[in-house]
Amino acid sequence: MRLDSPDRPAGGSAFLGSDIVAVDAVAKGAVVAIGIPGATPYGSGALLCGTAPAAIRAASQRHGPNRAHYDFDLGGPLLPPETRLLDSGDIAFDPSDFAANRARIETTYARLLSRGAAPLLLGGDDSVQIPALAAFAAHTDITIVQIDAHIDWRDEVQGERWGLSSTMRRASEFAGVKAMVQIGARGMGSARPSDVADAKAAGSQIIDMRTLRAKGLGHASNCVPEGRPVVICLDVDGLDPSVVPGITGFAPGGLGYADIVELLNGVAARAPIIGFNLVEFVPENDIGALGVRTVCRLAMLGAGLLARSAKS
Ligand SMILES: [Mn+2]
Repeated sequence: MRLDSPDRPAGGSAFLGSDIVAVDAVAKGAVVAIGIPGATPYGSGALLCGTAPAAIRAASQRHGPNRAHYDFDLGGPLLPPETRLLDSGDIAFDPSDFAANRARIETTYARLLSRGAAPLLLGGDDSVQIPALAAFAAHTDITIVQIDAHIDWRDEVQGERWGLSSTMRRASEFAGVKAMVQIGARGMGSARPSDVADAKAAGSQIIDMRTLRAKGLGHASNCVPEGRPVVICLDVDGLDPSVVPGITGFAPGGLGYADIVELLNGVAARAPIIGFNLVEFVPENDIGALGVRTVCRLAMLGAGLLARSAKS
């Protein structure tokens, strides 16, 4: 990771200069950043995105004093004045017990949701989302809006069913997941033709990049059912790699930052956003702190959208 000096944390490392609070002490309606470095890695067990939560928090420090400033991407202050923004730190990763990692994530999310919190997930690879989505789906019926270069519908990879290429297939198996809108697929990922067929047969609405360019961002947000709570699953490789180079699933032809702003505001106009997951950032692959600043900005956007939904 290369961070230039303005992005280095001056002191504390909580997201956006927030207060660090234990999960069981968060206030109702609070937006809560939570770092999840890993859950179910493939192969050797090494984490792809293990340093991402710290990198995002570090990049956010410079913006902490400006939380009340007008945010033109949101049409108001980044965080409305009454917003409680907290940071509950990281969920521990155990390289020898992936099932325990998943159980820890799911119970932590269940506790946050039962307290009326709006979690902002700082991942971690895509696998960390599976237990978080399980907790959301047990808490209330949800729509998943995934932005990703990949559809993540493999049933297993290397015998592992809970890894980063299986996130959306596992989520589709949770009874509380009532709809899925998948935006940004392009090029070749891990999906086989049968995976795409299975996703469509299960009712997933796949808006690949060609469709998105043909029909527009408004078409994509209009595919989100009105009213039902939404969890945003944002894999940063959904953006073009020239925008966020710090990734592993390289796929040219992706979304720009402004596309994400328009898309997410369109989703927020249709349904409350109750969870925001930001995954798959690899600080070690970043170029000159270009990507980390945009990923930090996406996390800030997520916080602002969660705060607005929690308030309404
Ligand atoms: Mn991806």
